[in-house]
Amino acid sequence: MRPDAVVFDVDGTLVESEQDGHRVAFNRAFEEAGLPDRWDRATYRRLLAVPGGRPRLTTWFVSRGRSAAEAETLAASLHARKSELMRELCAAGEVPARPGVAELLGELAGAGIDLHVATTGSPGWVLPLLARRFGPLFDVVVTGADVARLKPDPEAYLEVLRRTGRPADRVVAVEDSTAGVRAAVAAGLRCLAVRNDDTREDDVHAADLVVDEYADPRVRPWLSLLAAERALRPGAAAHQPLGRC
Ligand code: XBP
Ligand code: MG
Repeated sequence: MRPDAVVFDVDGTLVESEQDGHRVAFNRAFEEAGLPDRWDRATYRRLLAVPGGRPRLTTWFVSRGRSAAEAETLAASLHARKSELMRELCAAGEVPARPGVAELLGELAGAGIDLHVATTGSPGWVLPLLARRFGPLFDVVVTGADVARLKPDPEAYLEVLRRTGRPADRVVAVEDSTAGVRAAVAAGLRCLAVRNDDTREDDVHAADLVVDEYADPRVRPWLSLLAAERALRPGAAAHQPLGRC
């Protein structure tokens, strides 16, 4: 059946934020701190396997030979500055929405489907970026600061379900990565995976439908939007069930 709500991931799903947003912010933070570290695109793509900017920094510094304690301390201070730099990049319009997502969001909202967010990202840049790119479209927004365990743990999605009071079987998730799909599926949600250049090789087989762009002709039928449109017109056919493609 048509979902009551759709929960969107942020990085790589709603916005193209990683390579020209986060990666640039991390490198600027390294430079400001006088550190020699720099992440090129290939290195950063590999590091995306570690969810969370701060754990990503810690993992990096340990891999470069620093002690766990030193890596943690350095990661904490650098991540705070990186988040400020990412907020500035978002405010400067450097982080675009993914092609086609704004149109889909408008159709979902027009069909009376509630919209929410579940992200690992930090609220300092997530909230102003969502407001700038999408206005007040999202009702519940759960960020990395609202949970004790980041994706692939299901906590962020379970928190959206808790706050909305919706049962998992009436809610759909839209994700882009292995960690995100695993988190949504572990929370009991059906999941649409919209891969991108950084997650093309990700294991997202647990998703119900996997596409590479929002314009894929399978997306809307799967979300039963077309059925919803028909249902809104007199003499329309009954809803198509939400397919498990
Ligand atoms: C993706 C992440 C985030 C970002 C960096 O989150 O893993 O950590 O890469 O943002 P999602 P922070 O796809 O769930 O939105 O530095 O704020 O963590
Ligand atoms: Mg993501």
